[in-house]
Amino acid sequence: MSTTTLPAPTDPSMLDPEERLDRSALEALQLERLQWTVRHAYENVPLYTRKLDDAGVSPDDIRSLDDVRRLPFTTKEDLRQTYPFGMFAVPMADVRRIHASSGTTGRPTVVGYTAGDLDRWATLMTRSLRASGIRPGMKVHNAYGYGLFTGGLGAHAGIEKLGATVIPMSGGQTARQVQLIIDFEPDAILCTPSYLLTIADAIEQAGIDPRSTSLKVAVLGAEPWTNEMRAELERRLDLDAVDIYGLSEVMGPGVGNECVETKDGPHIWEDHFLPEIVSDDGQPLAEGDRGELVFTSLTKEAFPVLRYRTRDLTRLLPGTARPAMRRIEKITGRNDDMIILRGVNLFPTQIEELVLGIETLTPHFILELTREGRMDALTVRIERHPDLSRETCEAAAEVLAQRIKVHIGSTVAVKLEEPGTLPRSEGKYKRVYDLR
Ligand code: DLL
Repeated sequence: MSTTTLPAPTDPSMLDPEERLDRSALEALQLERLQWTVRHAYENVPLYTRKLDDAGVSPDDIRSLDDVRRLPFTTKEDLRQTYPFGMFAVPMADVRRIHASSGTTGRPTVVGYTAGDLDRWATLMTRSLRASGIRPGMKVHNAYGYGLFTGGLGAHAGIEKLGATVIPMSGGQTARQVQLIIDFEPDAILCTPSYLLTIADAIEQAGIDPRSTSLKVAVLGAEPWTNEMRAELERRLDLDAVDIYGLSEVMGPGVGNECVETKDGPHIWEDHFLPEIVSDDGQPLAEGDRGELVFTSLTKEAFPVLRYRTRDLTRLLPGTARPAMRRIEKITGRNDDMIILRGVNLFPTQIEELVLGIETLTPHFILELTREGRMDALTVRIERHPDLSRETCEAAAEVLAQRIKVHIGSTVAVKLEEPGTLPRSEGKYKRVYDLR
């Protein structure tokens, strides 16, 4: 935990009116917006006309929030099939901006925003930054990538709308990032958690104590990260690290955000997004059960989505700092990140958790999957601690292998690497290398 005193909760007078609704008023608003969204999608997106007709559901059938379950799912494959603009629900002339995510294979996924969509996005980013503890008049160093990625420009608009000062740094050029953090004295930084680790190392290498900078808050997201990583970053940089969640298909950054005073998982901004949790085969799960997060947008004009399957694994929890809005448990993995090693399922974040629990290890590691004969093998390649002896580092590596065996149930090899030799993050970190 940070050594600074616990941050004060946001003054209620600063909240958006929707953040102060009670649950029943919020649900009434959601239903009205759900009915609008389903009709809008049905009437303007041929894919949804077909999907709803095939499912035998009409917009008039949506009479309660539970009726969302009657709607068909939307998947990334639907976006690929309609590439590039087939799921836009407004004429192109009304689309003010396009974003796209590269994706690992084939066509990128493309999303669009009307002027109204951009305004609501900025409002939700403002809300997210406020929940993180950022206030008007602060300076915010924005190191999310600018361009087709939603991180940079999405956060940018929210910083300006909040009345804070944006430093539009984008990702990469780490030495320059360090220089500007020292010279411009920002109060807050926005980037991926893995990139903040790279920046912390670079500050140290410049001969500066990372705890001595002006930074008080870090708003971190765009990739899975653990509470152990939060503790590590807060300790090394003496700041509050807060979780921001989002995805381009549903909007971009700011679909949900943690409140700095509780740090107990992102509150979903439910006045704009209806969340559900489903099993692998799409069955609704009970409140509190772990499964795949699914979203229906409630206010999007250019790119409405009905029951979009995020592939992110989490569960829904009751609201705390914003009582009416439910939270998600910190996302520890995606369906597609899961490694199946000789029948045991494991997520890279489980290894991150164990690595960070051993003080004599560094947080710099990658996972390599290989095949030995007919067996799959996993090697954790981890940089040894630069200030500790070989023997100490080798003992630490052995402890890690044992803990992975005990806690996850997998036998893995742990290989020590020289300091500074593994790839460093400049954005979303590539942790797993499949060499099979
Ligand atoms: O990563 C949007 C974003 C930008 C979020 C900046 C937060 C900050 P995509 O490139 O479409 O959009 O990737 C979305 O990233 O489905 C999750 O798997 C992952 N992700 C995003 N935020 C978090 C988070 C942006 N806080 C995908 N924790 C999502 C864990 C996250 N995973």
